[in-house]
Amino acid sequence: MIAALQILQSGDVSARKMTGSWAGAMGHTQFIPTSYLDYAVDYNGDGRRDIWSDDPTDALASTAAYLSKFGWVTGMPWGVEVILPEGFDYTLADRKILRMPSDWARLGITDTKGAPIRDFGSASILLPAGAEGAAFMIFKNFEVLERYNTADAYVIGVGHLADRLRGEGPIKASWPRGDRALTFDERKELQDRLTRAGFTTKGVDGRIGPNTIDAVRAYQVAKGLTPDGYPSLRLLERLR
Ligand SMILES: [Ca+2]
Repeated sequence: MIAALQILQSGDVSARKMTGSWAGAMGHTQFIPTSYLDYAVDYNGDGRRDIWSDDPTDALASTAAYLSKFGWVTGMPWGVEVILPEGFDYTLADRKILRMPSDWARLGITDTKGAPIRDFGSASILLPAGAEGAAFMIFKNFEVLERYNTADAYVIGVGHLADRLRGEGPIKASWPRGDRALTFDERKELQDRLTRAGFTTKGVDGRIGPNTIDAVRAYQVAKGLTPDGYPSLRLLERLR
């Protein structure tokens, strides 16, 4: 609230034009007032940091300033779709396991054309829909985009859209069609059932974080399932 009033006081925008969502996210890329004060820039040089205008120049430059501040590495992808080799050890698809692309290449991981991925920096393997869906090698810039929104689907959506604007092709792998995301209550039930089965999720909050993924994976290993750490509906049904 104070930050919003400071924006008005600075004269960058009039109260009438200062529109936003119910939670205060404003302009083309949904800055909250405190982010605006910290990162907004007047890139077109008209003396106002105008993220609301039909001209998106200031909004995009302000977003670039935000990403830069949080460590965006120029020239590094957010992620690259990859093909995993036959017999891949799915316990390696873990955000905590970081290796250089050349090390992943030694395990047989390639891009969708069969070529090794350049050493942009250390990377982990992400399976947003489990072993049945697309696989990505993700880099530090993935984490930077998570500063906006931590959902994998969000980061992949934004990153993929940027790739497509640059002329790259669609994601090659198909996604599991018969699958659906678990509801909040189902996620809590999954956590509760895993914990009672001896695979603690360290709390039952309906949020799928590292502890829940670790518990899913431990359960999958114990039951001889593909250990992709993915909390699918099928897994919940099995626990029932
Ligand atoms: Ca401006």
